[in-house]
Amino acid sequence: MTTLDIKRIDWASLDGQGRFDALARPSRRSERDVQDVVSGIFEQVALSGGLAVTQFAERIDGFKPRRIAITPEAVAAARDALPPADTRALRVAAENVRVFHQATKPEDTAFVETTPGVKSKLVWRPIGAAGIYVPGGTAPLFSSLLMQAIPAEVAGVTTRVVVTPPAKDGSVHPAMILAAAEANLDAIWLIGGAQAIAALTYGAVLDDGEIPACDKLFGPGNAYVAEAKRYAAALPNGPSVDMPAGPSELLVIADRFCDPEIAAADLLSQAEHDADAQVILVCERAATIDAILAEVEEQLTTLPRADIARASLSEARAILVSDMAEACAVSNLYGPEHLAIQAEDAEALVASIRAAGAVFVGRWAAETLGDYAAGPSHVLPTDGGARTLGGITTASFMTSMSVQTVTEAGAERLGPIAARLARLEGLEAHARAADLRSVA
Ligand code: HSO
Ligand code: ZN
Repeated sequence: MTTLDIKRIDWASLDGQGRFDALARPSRRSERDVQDVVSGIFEQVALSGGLAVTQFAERIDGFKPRRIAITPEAVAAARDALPPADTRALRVAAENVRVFHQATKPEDTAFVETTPGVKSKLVWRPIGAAGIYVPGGTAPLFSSLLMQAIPAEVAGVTTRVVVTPPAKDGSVHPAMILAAAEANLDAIWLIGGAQAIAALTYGAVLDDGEIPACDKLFGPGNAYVAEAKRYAAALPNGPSVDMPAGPSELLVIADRFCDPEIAAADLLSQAEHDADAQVILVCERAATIDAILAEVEEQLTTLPRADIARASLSEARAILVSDMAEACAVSNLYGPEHLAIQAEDAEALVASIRAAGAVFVGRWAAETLGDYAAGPSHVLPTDGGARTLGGITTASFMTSMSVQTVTEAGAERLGPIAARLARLEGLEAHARAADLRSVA
């Protein structure tokens, strides 16, 4: 067994550039190649639609796209394939996700009267078709189906198109079927990669039916999927996208009172996702860092995905700071997808946090609970996106519009103001449209 060599950083010893470098995300491999592959796929799909989608799916994954209908028979078969406790756990998770998203669904505002007779409000509407990507790869993330398809349902989206890569043998995990049933989906599509995103972008007629062109694309995925979403969003009239989503990230802020075993377990839970997963520990005491890293080492010996975790940990950092205020400042600079605060007064520190996709407060709040079942979506911005963007919520599947009503008296009062400003901008037609309503 090789010993871990996690990079240790003493924050106080670094200058501005050093601090910037210490928190830099590693550059991803072969971005140019990824771009070329993705643009090639999109060009072909734009030209020959479903035929190209099918060919890419066969070439890349070995199977043509398959529509899996979520029928009562399919659900019963999936249920039979799993221990009953798995089905129950999925149900609890789905229920919690639904309750949270229902409670946080944006509501239409009351009218605001800015000038007598001039009233406006914001109203919310579900978006049109939502294309939802659920990652497969080394683990089928059926939890990511719940975390997207349920908020979409709560938002009132009527067309939800879920795509997910087939397993190596072309099958789909029974839990994916059950998750789809919990989300009240009629079907899911077994297709992954950039070709799935191209199908959601242009729409595709396939052997099993039609994938409609979607208005907005959601979901995490590998480098090809991320690039495909970027490509799609840049197309004229292309769909919009939820957020940039790269490899998963966890930053743990720990103080001397933390439980090193728990801090280490959380770091490993993120590291096992993928060799590119980002793991950072920020701590006020060197001895605590030692204890946590020793625990990481120890726990790694019995982890089934130790190889993946080790690869991820080779890029991990343990940063020594002078106090918890500085720990929060470091975290804000990084803007992690997930932040765990394992400190004596974790709750009080939340006020100092400005940029994180999800914050897990204190000893009992494992990220794992949030990943699966606490309620909020685990689809969160990575790569520092959290500095300006939140994760998926019910509002991500909705759009707001202002509704403005004006009485005759309101027009009389506000018309001259608007007309004056219009003429100041040199826009005479605007001014006349206002004058017509206010000049008797
Ligand atoms: N931590 C991942 C979500 C996930 N974890 C799915 C387990 N399954 C990104 O937020
Ligand atoms: Zn996770």
